[in-house]
Amino acid sequence: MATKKFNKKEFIREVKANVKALYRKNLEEATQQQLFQAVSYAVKDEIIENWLATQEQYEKDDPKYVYYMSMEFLMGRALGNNMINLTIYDDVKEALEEIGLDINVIEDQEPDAALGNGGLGRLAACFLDSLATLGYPAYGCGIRYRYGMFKQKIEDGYQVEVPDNWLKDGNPFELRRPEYAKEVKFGGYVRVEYDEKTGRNYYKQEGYQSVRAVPYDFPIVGYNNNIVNTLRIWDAEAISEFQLDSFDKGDYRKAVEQENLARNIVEVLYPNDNHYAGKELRLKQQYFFISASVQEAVAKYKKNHDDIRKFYEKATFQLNDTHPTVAVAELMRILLDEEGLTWDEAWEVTSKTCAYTNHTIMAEALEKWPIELFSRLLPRVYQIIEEINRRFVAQIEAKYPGDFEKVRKMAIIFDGQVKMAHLAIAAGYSVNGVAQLHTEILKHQELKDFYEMMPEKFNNKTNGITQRRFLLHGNPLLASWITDHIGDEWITDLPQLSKLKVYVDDPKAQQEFMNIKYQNKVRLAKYIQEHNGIEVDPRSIFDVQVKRLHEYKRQLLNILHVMYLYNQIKDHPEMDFYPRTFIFGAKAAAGYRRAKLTIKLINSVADVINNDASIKNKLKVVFIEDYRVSNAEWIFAAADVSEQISTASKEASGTGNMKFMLNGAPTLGTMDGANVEIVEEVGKENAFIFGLSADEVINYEQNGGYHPENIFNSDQDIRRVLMQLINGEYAPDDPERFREIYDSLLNTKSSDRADTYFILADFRSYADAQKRVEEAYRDEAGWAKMAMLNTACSGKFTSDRTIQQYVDEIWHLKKETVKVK
Ligand code: F58
Repeated sequence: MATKKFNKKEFIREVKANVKALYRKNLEEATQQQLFQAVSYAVKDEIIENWLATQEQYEKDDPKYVYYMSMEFLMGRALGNNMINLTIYDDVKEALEEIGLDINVIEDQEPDAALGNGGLGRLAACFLDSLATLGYPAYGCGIRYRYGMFKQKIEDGYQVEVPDNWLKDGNPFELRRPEYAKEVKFGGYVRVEYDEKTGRNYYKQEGYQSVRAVPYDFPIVGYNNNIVNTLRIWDAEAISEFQLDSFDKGDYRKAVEQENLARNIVEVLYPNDNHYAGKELRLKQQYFFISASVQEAVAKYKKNHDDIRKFYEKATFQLNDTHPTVAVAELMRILLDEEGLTWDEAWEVTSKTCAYTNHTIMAEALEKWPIELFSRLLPRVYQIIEEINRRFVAQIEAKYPGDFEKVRKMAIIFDGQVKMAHLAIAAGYSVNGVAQLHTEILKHQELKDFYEMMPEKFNNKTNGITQRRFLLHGNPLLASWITDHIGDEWITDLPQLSKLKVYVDDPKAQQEFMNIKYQNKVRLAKYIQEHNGIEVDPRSIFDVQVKRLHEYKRQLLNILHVMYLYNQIKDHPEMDFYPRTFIFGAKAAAGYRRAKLTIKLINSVADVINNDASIKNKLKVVFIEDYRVSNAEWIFAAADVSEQISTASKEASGTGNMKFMLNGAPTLGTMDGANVEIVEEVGKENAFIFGLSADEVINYEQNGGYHPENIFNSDQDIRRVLMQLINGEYAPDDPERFREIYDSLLNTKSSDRADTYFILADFRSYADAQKRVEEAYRDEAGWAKMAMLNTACSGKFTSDRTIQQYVDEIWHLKKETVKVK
């Protein structure tokens, strides 16, 4: 079902008209940013018809929708992706050429929509792409942060955070929808009134402050199918004076307070990855977008249905981690207080509507709110959670009479805190992990008690990524080579890539494949030259670790190994060493001191190594500034080696690992997260696996017996590298600079066990695996085959597969088709 035909002349005319109407300029006078806006509005015009047609079709068919509730949508740029999915990319490119414009330059003007931190936010974005492409009715529900993920500058080797004012030039693809605005209430108290007539209590929040939630809609274009779904993100505005209760009119102080509340709520994305900070404003953000989204979902249902007790037949809420879990209580509140259902009726609806995805087992990421804060901010919602807890605890006691331990471990409210994961599990009809290993750990370790009590709720949905962005758009050379060999069905059916297997031993195909990799390395080398001022050799091995900076992801292991290699090369200048470029990209949470120090270490090591002429460019270290979705697309395309070296059991899934694999980079990694399944697909001979297993790590954690100091004492290469952290080798001006990192590995001052993430334990086996990488790379044909097999075996990791499993096993949606007149 092809989209309507692209009309080049018409498109050019429209771009010109847009430049005139928006900026009162001719093409020649417009800046590149203005041209980007003009082109985007022209592309948006192509989308609008489909958007209307889709919503009309949905209206007619009255399907069930999934509401994907998420604090984060890490969308990246929209223009390129929209052109790709409309299948007009090449047409637009040609049209722009005709008027002297370069599509790459135009695309490069667009700021990333970075409304997310890392994996969790990007997963949400991939899911929206797949939902639209597969034709499933869906809304993404989130927050329109004024400032997204900060921009990272590197100054003197240190990370500096710069606000991301992504909306400053206006956002051509968004649509403000004030007609769907909702009021969201905070604070105050609850008045209970008994109604004689109905014999029921009625609960009313009074003395509250409120804000107006105004939605902005973003089109989510399906691939070549006329379907356009909606990402609805909420902005906060002050309730204007005429909407205040007559009682409050003229209350200046109140008006100012409401202004401030509104401004603060959506001001900025919290920049933490796998860490929970427990800030009051964060809870406000959560309730703000959840209340607005749930109100909207109920209002939409009620337009065409009068029995609210069947709500779950037309709507399901997928909670992206615990951040949106207050949806459980908000839905209950609406059903009880506004729709007049009984508790049991409301509970039946809620527990058939909500489903929860867990993205981490890291203890420090679990959300727990102090009762005091929670009940003060959300008094009615808190009452409801208390009642949910009371009933849940009764169930636990009925099942395990006299076992208070169970209550202690499983209650929703305990020790003065509200535990959001427990609420999500108790209230939801599904609990899923994001990779097989992760789900097993949830069932048998972290959430063991819950699994034993309600095994039927637990299931796995291994993550996936969209090939439309991370291959078709990000790696056009490889995409068209693949299409030349096996046709283009892989674009919506990724397992077709296995057809490439017949070419993996063909020398011509091998050469073409590696030549494309080389071109992509040249493209990235240029980017690095322009942005970092470092010259790298595209013939060297591009060994890449790009992801958020976190101790469990072990960028430290990587850079310590680089220090070790440098020592080797210095000691044995004659040694045969295949040139390597180690590429890092990572943002550290602004308040995460040790992570920021690790960035400084990487840059300090880079400075020394890159400026040491004696090693003849055998080693280069590059830290790419401001790693984000848009430059990620180029980085994956150019990688030879994919570093996935988290401490086993800590990385729930990983999704970068899949993007590298798709682009033909073998994994150098631990048996963690989805790496396990990657190896299962491609074969362990086509990956470089090392390190402790998840079981071994968990065993050490639970029973002790790990002594990094023994390794330090017995392995002199490791000892030397560690000593270089404190002898000024990489910090001549301040030899103590990296003391904290040294200490974290060997003991001492901190209350944590030394080397929490088993870096020394895994160092040797990592170094050996790196040695195997080098040997393998020297065998050109062998490497080409391995790289091709990685691409060929990556079919499982499309988010199309993941979404289909969510649909079949959790959401139960029906596919829609849309024709355009
Ligand atoms: C990530 N979590 C996991 N959380 O770490 C990763 O293994 C997984 O592939 C990915 O989710 C998708 O399932 C993650 O990115 C966050 O960034 C949260 C942001 C808000 C605070 C708590 C962490």
